[in-house]
Amino acid sequence: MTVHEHTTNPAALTLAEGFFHRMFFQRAPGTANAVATDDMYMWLWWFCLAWFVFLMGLLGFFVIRYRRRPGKIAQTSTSHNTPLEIAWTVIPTLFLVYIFFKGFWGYMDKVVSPGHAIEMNITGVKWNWSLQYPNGAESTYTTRLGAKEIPVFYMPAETPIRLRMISQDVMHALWVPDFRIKQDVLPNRYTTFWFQANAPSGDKVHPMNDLEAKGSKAPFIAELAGVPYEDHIIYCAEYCGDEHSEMAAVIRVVSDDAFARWLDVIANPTDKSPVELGEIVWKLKCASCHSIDGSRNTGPTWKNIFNTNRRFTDGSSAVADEEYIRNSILYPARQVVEGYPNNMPLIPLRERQLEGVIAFIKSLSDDPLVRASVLAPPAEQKKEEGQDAPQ
Ligand code: HEC
Ligand SMILES: [Cu+2]
Repeated sequence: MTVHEHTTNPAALTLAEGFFHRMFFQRAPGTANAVATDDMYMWLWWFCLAWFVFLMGLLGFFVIRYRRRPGKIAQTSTSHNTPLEIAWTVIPTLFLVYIFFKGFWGYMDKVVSPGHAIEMNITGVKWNWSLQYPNGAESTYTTRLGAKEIPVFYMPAETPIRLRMISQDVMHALWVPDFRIKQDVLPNRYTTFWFQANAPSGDKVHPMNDLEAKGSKAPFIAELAGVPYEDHIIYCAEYCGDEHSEMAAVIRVVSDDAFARWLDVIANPTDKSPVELGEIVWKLKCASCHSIDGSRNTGPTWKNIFNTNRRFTDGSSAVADEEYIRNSILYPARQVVEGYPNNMPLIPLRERQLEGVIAFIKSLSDDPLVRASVLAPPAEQKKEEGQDAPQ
């Protein structure tokens, strides 16, 4: 593999590289392996082009040179030319063998991770990706992509990372165009791939405060203020239902030590109330099926369901109290709401997240007393926190 000084900044690419990324609608490669893939691809492209030009030129030449002329009788052609036939069989075969090995080695580079790679778990579920870090924490930060709020997965640069992936329902495929990698994510088998992302170019920097964050793609996280980052989008590349095209996430590459600081932040998320946490869980894992504004979706809306009577497909009914909501999440098929299919996936939530969802659903109640039980006015909440805090 040729080693280039590559960056993900398109302006820093050579003219030829920039031209071809634009020509094939490619974003700049985000890993050394992606550069190798691009090089291989371009080599094949030139190789085919050269042969095409040569063969078509020869064809044109023969058509003219040996065209039928009035009054001339066509020569009989020789039936065999052994050296020529051996040449045009062996030479292309050697090229094909070369292409096979280039592709095979490139593939092995993509699948076989170095032993010291950090392993992270990715789960695909209709229609979201979630990531669990080595310390057990889950990403709770999001960014906007088009009209959708999608999860952000922070990853350290220049560190080999192995993604270990499984699906909780149907087949998905994790596709990171910037890494030139696409891998099926299956319900019954773990699949993996690995990558080592280039260091961020420095074009994009984490906002320094909340105000700056409003116009930025990165949320304000005090520990990451001023840290450069690079985003690589993850898509689902296996048609998996209604919102397949919106099943996206972002791999956000930051430096090693910024990543370590961030792991600490998500391992000890003390900055969120249960309602806020519930809202994040909703955004990341439930919003594709449950609205909070009263509109019908794949699943029932969460607006004003708390303490109301729910009717089920088996004719029974129950009041939606805390226990009911909890059981609806832990055992989705037990009571199926009338008018809806038994379509709710089993999405494992941690205890804090479960409590968060319950609090969030309460906060969507029309009953002011229910709301008040979870939503203290922000000013008071701050004051209480201030008093309780040991410092
Ligand atoms: C793929 C679509 C889908 C996703 C994603 C989904 N649900 Fe559901 N959910 C449904 C459907 C359909 C129903 C109604 C059928 C039933 O009760 O099982 C439902 C019902 C519910 C109910 C009972 C609601 C009622 O009106 O009584 C709760 C509570 C619930 N889901 C919570 C969640 C939570 C929490 C999440 C995210 C962690 C989630 N759901 C994600 C499809 C989904
Ligand atoms: Cu999918």
